[in-house]
Amino acid sequence: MKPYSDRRARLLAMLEPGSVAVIGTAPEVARNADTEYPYRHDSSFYYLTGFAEPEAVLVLAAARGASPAQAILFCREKHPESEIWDGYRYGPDAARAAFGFDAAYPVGALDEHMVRQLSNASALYAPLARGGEAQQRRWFDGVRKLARGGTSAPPVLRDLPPLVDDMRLFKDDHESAVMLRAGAISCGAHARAMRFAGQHGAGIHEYELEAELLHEFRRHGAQYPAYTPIVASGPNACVLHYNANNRRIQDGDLVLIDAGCELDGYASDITRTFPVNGRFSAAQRALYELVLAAQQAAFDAIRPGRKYHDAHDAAVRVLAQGMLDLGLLQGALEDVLAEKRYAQFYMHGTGHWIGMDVHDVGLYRDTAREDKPSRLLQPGMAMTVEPGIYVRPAGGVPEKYWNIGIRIEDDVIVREGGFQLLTGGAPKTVAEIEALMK
Ligand SMILES: [Mn+2]
Repeated sequence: MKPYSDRRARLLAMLEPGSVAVIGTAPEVARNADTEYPYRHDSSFYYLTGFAEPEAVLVLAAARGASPAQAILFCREKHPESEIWDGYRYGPDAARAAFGFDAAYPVGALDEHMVRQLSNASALYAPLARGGEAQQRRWFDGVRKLARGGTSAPPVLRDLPPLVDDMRLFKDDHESAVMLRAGAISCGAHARAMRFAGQHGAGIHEYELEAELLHEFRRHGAQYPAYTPIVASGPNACVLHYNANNRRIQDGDLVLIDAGCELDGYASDITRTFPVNGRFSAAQRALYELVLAAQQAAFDAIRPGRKYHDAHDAAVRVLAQGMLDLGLLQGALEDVLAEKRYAQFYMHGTGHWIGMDVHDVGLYRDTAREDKPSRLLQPGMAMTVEPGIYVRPAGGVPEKYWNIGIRIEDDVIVREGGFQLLTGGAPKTVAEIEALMK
């Protein structure tokens, strides 16, 4: 399991000599009596282990004196009876061999092990915001009981996520390949939803389109949607996080679908907007072409060395000019930008990091510097590009644009000289969409 052991080695090299890092996976969560939500591992734990079972903890011990660095897994023991009901579990021995840990033990032995591991350690790294204080107190109390024998507890507690988050921000070849595949599956799902609408037309429900998406995700092996799909028709498209998906779609409506699958732990995140009857009206088309131009302007601002926020600023400038040209706003472009008046119709950012989490970890600004400047793009960073326009009915807004909501979203990985598009397979231009739906 090469990528995982490489990542552990890189993280170990960043830890203080003599320190210990601990990261557990996610808990199982009850949905109601005797049933649980589908299990999803913790992203950072999985990033470092490739191990997807619940009740597991990774301990990384940095080199100390003559002792080499060690990666140790704590996991569930084999349990023949439970395995009849719930399926195979590795157990420590098979997990150690399969995932390349230096050692593996039953998770029940964690406390006892940690007391020994933390004795005279220089620091403990753990995800500080995730609770776990009671557990850490047990370990520290255990070490203090040994104090008369000359042992001491680590004098320093450090937050682990900043180190792992910054590793996760840069996608390696293994991750890029999975994300490209996830993107391709999601593109197929969007095309499938468009085709279904083209065949059935107005009168279908939003959830029928959602069903097409889910069918396409699953039949290609994606484990689940990366987030709850948004299938928003007509005025629902102006509700940014709408996901009831239960409206009957009317003739003349646009349908905004924001949906992507999660494949082998990696998210995709795509939005397409199309007319349910297969033909854009003049007003819909005018706004659609504007959002498409804004996305192109954002793409043009993505390459190594550019600021992360340049893509957003470029998209906003195009959108604001378009709002003036179409009569949604009045005045001078520079005033609209300075006063952020475009926010009446465009109130969100133009993207986010994407990876194991759909809104992935990693800093957007250099927080170490006083003025917190936008981070510069570097090869391997993966992000979404998703401008939109949402016109709620309001005085002074031409009525022909009321209740039109449009977003166009794709996923990219920054590469030398530009970027790699991960989601090129979903129809996007007016001509492509209308041709597919015919
Ligand atoms: Mn997104």
